[in-house]
Amino acid sequence: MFIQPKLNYSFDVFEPHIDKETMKIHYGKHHMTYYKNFNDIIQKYPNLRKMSLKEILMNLPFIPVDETDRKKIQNNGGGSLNHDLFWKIMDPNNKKDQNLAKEIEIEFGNIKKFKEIFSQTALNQFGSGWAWLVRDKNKKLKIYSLPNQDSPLSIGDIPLLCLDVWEHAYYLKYQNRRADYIANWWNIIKII
Ligand code: MN3
Repeated sequence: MFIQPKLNYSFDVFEPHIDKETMKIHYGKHHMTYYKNFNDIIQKYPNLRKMSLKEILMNLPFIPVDETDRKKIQNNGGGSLNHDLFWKIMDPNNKKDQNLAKEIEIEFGNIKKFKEIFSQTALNQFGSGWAWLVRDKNKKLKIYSLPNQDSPLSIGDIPLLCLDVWEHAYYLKYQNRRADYIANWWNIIKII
């Protein structure tokens, strides 16, 4: 059984940038459902139940499952783990990660420039998906977006920061104004 981690903060903590109702539905319905569906599929594969969610996604192309289930694992396993990281990097109790901030400055010039590139990447993701800051196999920091719930782990990268740009993440408050949601989201990020 894979368990959705508890949030150690309340749904209204990001007001006014992310509203309470969105948080409640996002965590309590969307994220919860990815976990539920993932557990349902994994039932069929006792060997996978011994692996962590991270290991499963890292080995996505190789795990011995039928192809329709591989797709379901990609979508629902990704949907589970991606949100775990998302809630974690937004934790209001976070302190600035000096090492990561320093690395970002070296790679992208400065934090402001990094935020611009990351925001533009999030804005340009066509349809549902996520913007990612990752560390690749050569330890280099990279920014890109991936569609749906695809995880950078499945292409060999380590996810460090992520921004959910599915409409369920912002539509109640921002409707079609994804750019405003992205700009305001930075107000709640404390780790860089
Ligand atoms: Mn989401």
